[in-house]
Amino acid sequence: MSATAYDPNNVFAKILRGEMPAQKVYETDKVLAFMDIMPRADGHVLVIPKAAARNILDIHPDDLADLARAVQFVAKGVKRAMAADGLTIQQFNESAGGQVVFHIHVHVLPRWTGVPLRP
Ligand code: DGP
Repeated sequence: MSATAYDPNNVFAKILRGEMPAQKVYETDKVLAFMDIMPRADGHVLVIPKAAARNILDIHPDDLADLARAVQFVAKGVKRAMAADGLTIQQFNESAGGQVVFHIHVHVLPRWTGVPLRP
């Protein structure tokens, strides 16, 4: 396996297969959104495609489009549910880019004026 191949044993793949629990907040045939286990803000949600992709470098453009649509939908719901003033959307690629789990995911972080993210 190359250093950048998709590893089907990553934790988000296990969540998708039902082998690990997750607090799900939104699901379609294409995507899943669930609460981050180490939230940097209350209401910190992760959005992932069901398609196997490591990160932005290998995801199929059609799957990326589905992911982007889901991120917008989830972001609106998180902002409303958390009575947030704004949102931070983050996505990390490869270890050097800050990626820890190698199934592409987008962080949706509700933000309130003057409140920093937790480390
Ligand atoms: P990163 O790859 O740097 O975007 O960070 C991975 C994120 O995934 C981090 O915010 C913590 C979260 N995370 C890691 N393992 C689990 C898990 O088993 N369940 C959930 N819900 N979140 C996880």
